[in-house]
Amino acid sequence: MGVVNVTPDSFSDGGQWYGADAAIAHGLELAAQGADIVDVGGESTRPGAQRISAEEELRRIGPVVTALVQAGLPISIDTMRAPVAEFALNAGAHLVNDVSGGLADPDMPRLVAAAGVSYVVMHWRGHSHDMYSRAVYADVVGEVRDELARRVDAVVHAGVDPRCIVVDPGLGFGKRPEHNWPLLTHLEQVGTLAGGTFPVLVGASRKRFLGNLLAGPDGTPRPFGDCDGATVAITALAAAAGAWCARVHQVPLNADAVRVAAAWHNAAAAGAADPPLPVVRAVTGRS
Ligand code: PMM
Repeated sequence: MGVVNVTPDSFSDGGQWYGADAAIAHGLELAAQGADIVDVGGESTRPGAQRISAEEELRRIGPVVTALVQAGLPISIDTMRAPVAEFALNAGAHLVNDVSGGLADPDMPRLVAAAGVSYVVMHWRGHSHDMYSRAVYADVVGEVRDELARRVDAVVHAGVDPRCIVVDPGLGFGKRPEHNWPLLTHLEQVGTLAGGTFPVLVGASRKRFLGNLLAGPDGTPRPFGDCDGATVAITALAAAAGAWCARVHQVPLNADAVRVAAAWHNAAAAGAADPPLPVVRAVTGRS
């Protein structure tokens, strides 16, 4: 999944694709580079971000979603607002990526259910302006799984088909660096909830915990744009561990990493007694 942030202030690429023309060109480029899905978002969720109005969010994403759908790309809309998702779905978007897992806008699950599209339900404890105050866990994997399971139950109760649900541990959202690593090493558990087993999306690309990991000798975090190598490493490890999707800012090397992981997985499966289920690409229909 390639990211197009139509925002002036996202932490990893804020301002680069802010204008509609630049954002459309970037979406086309990501698809040409191998992205199976292009994720378009108009609201920054960086730590400390204040919310923008729904009108402003629509103004940002509207022409971009419309043009990329018309170009035939599988589009995901990254929004917490039902009216923004509704616009994108009417324009032909294929997937709703809701970082609040349906908590920010109670109308979202019903809208997604009626549209019958795929729904990314991310683990989230509240809006970005004070997300770190909620980053307190005794057992981060267990608590994220329990809270995700409750969200999955709620959206299924609202009518969403469980087969359309993708879950996401929400790396960096109300999580400090030390919380992200155990989630990454327990992706299979994150996707295995009381209500069933779900495909897992991983959004590690350029996040602050990678900059912290790669800090210089004086402790200065590595700038976001220089964390793409670490992102590729996570994509390879996550894909090899069975993740369904990696959400990334730079596609080419991450697409290579996914192909390496698929070959790795297939070679391992060829030697196993019970071959695993084929990777399902619910959005694109390709496998
Ligand atoms: N992270 C960001 C935005 N949207 N969506 C999902 N499903 N998972 C994520 O981890 C996620 C997301 C924030 O990153 P960005 O502002 O650099 O795009």
